[in-house]
Amino acid sequence: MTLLTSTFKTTKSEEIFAAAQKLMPGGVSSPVRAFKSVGGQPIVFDRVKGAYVWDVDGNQYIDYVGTWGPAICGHAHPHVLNALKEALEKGTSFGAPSVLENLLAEMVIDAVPSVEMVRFVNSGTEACMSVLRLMRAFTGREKVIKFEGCYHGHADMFLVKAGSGVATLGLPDSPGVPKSTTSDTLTAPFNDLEAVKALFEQNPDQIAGVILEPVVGNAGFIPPDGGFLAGLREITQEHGALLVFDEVMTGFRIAYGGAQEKFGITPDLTTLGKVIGGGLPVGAYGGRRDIMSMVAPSGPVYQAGTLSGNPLAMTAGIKTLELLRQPGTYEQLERVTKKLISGLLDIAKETGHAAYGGSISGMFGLFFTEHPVHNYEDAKQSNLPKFSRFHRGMLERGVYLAPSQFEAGFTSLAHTDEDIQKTLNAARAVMSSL
Ligand code: KE4
Repeated sequence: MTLLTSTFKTTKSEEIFAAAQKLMPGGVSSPVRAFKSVGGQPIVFDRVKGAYVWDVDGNQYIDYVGTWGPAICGHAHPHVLNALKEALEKGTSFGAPSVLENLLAEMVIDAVPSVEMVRFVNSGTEACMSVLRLMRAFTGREKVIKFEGCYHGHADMFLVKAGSGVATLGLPDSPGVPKSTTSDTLTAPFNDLEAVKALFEQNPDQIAGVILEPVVGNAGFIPPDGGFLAGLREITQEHGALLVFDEVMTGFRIAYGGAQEKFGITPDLTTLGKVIGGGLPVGAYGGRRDIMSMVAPSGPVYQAGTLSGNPLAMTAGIKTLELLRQPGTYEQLERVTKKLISGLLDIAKETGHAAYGGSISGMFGLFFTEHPVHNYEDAKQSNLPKFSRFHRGMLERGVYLAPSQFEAGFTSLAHTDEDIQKTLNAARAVMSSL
């Protein structure tokens, strides 16, 4: 692969994106893709394979976004594509029970400690909004605690100090969200158990539960401080509230059983997405049987979806998890990603840039800052303009990083040591000129 630098041509991307902006708000189907927070022209993808992306001008990139998580086995893996080609012959959607749902459900239940029963939906947003309704129905309480900078999809009640695109675009609370909808959404700084205890004391017997990203990816990469997850488990149990891990990003990425397996803390409910769809639209929520049994039609809590449990999406998910449960998967992800992030931090130091970052398995993040980052406030203090210049410089050298400081980076089983070395070479060139 030739590094791009001066030959970096984006004519076709510019043409297509200019046309897109007349057709779709911001020219995109999801805000973060517009590169608003890093500036410059987003590139238009033509095709993806393994660890690589090619844009419509023929430029090749090493990809660390992986379509925001699903491409953990590498893009367009033959094991997944071949199964999809076969499944296609049987039709694209049933709207009726299929054994494929049983198979993926069994794999999820076997893998994720908290999940005894699961319901498939079509996105992480749908999973999170459904699990909130279930939390409230099961406890009979209406308030919920989320953490600043955490993102649980774009349902109204979560758009309070959210992360990801909301943080990227500086939307404190989106217009169009009625006060009545968010008045029951309480927030606390991530990693701050005292703030959570105070909220429970101020709202006795009113809080249905606590929902969080057990490893934050939507404020940049922020792992839990020691004792934080265990503390939340204790506080929620003490107050008869539910603990919900939003593992849409961390599920099957941090470990085969997600962050709850990695950290040994079992929530009451879990949301999933991304990886379990293998690149097709799938979300899921699951957990304790006594709670999940409340979901219609076995119980009164209504939730439905035309394309939920779609045979193509189930197939892609099954095949992806078959690849991930192979021995050595997470050791490989841990090794490659540790090599990347420690290389980036070393280069930052050598080239005089204060940086803070880390990784767990195939998820990583880097902030340009002198201080450690334990929560969203810390993340916001980092040098955002420098991140934008770094992002652009890496893009021009054939490395595709998430186009926002408030996102995490992702590696895959397809990323080789050579890809990591090329990435570090590009980083050295960029950081030397930042
Ligand atoms: P979706 O509705 O985008 O499938 O999932 C929402 C969601 C819920 N929970 C967590 C922890 C998530 O990370 C997400 C979605 N993540 C963003 C990226 N940080 C998706 C990318 C985008 O919004 O375009």
